[in-house]
Amino acid sequence: MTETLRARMRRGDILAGTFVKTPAHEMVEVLAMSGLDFIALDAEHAPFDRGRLDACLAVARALDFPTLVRVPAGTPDEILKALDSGATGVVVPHVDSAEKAANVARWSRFGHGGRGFAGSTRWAGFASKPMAEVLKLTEDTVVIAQIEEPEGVAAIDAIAGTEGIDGVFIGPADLSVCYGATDMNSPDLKDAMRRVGAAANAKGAAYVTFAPNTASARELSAIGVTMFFIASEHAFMLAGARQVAADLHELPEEGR
Ligand code: 3PY
Ligand code: MG
Repeated sequence: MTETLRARMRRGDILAGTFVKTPAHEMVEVLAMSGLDFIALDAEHAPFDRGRLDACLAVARALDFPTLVRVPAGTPDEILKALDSGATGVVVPHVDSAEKAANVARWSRFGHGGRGFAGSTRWAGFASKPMAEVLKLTEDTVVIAQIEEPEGVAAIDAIAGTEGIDGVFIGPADLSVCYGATDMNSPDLKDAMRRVGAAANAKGAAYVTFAPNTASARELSAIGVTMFFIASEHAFMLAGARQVAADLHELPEEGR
């Protein structure tokens, strides 16, 4: 990979990725052939234990396929586990204040009070590089904050402007639930999307979100979203299997 995912995000390239929900390295191998710009292993809402996460990240790095981890929580230990195993970066759910954003940014990078240092990890090259070189590698680490509560929307200028936060990812499902909506079409959500987009643009952070399909992604690109997490491998598999079932069930029955 000549250009890093972080550089592409910060430049505002349109980036297509998906969530991976099955904790198996084969999923990474298959999706690496897809042309997607990145994937995100969903350790928040799918059963990735540390071993599975590590195996998926080993394969992703071997294939030079940008792979983020959505950590189960924005804590220093969860962020450290994902990055040390070789993740390209982290997606941190439920960032609802400037203080939380600053902590997440600090725990994802080295320095006093930040990410614990080890030169022996996969990410660092298994003790093959001098410390100064390893410290520099952190410049490529992607940190994305998910905005999933009204409090996060209210604090969006500070969150999007936090040094070390590369992208703000509006979580349409969690935010809708917070607003008391039962779908993802509420005026509150639309207003939040506008506010988060404006802040991302003003502060130079990538504007990121989830979309269930590419039609919806097209609409979202018109309001400034540049980085898309489209559905998941489960959704792709189900759509493909349903199409096969529907096509076959339409075949004429005569001649049997
Ligand atoms: C949400 O919509 O809550 C998300 O986390 C999207 O992945
Ligand atoms: Mg969410």
